[in-house]
Amino acid sequence: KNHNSFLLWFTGLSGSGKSTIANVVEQELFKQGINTYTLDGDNIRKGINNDLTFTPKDRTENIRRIAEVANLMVDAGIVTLAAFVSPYKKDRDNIKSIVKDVNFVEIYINTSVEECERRDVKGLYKKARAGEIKNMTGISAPYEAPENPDIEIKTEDVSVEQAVKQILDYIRPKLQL
Ligand code: GGZ
Repeated sequence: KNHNSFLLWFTGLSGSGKSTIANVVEQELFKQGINTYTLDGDNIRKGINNDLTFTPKDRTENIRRIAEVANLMVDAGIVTLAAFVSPYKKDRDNIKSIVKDVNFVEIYINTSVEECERRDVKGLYKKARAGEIKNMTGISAPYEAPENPDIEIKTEDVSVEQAVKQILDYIRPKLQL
C-alpha cells in the first residue's frame, strides 16, 4: 500500500452534490500542499470513455475503467477523488477489487431523488420525465444505495462546509495531516 495516498469515491444521484463537495475537499487538500486530482463525468465521459452510454453494461465498463485509472493515479502518489453516479452495487464492489492495494473511502452523497429533481441543475430530470433521456438514474434506471459506506452525507440536512469537514476529519489520520 502507498500509505500517503488514497482514493475518495463519491457515489450518488445526478445533482446530489458529489462534484460540489469533492471540489471543496480538493481545494482544502491543495491548501495543505497535497497533490490531488478529481475524476468526474466532465473529464472522463468526454475523453477516455466517450464511447460509453448509460446502459447498465456501459456504466459497468465506465466504472471499471475509472477504477483502473484511479488505481494508477493513486499508485503515482496522487490523492484521487472520483465523483460518479456509480449506481450499481456490483460495480462499486468491483472498484474495491481493482484498487485492492489502495486506501479506499466510499462516500455516499445521500440526496433524495425528489430534491435532485427539484434542483435539476442541468435540466436532465425534466428531459427524463418527458422521455427525452432514457436510463436516467432515479427516474427510469435504479440507484442501489450503499449499505455500509465509510461516510454518508445527507445534503438536505448539512451544509457543504459541514460535509467537507466530515470528510477531512475522516481522512486526516490516514494522511498524517
Ligand atoms: C444519469 C446521466 C444520464 C443518465 C446523462 N443517468 O449531473 P451530471 O449529469 O453532471 O452527472 C450525471 C452524469 C453521470 O455520469 P456517470 O459517469 O457518473 O454515471 S455512471 O456512474 O452511472 O456511469 C448527469 C449525466 O452524466 N447523465 N445521462 N441517463 N446521469
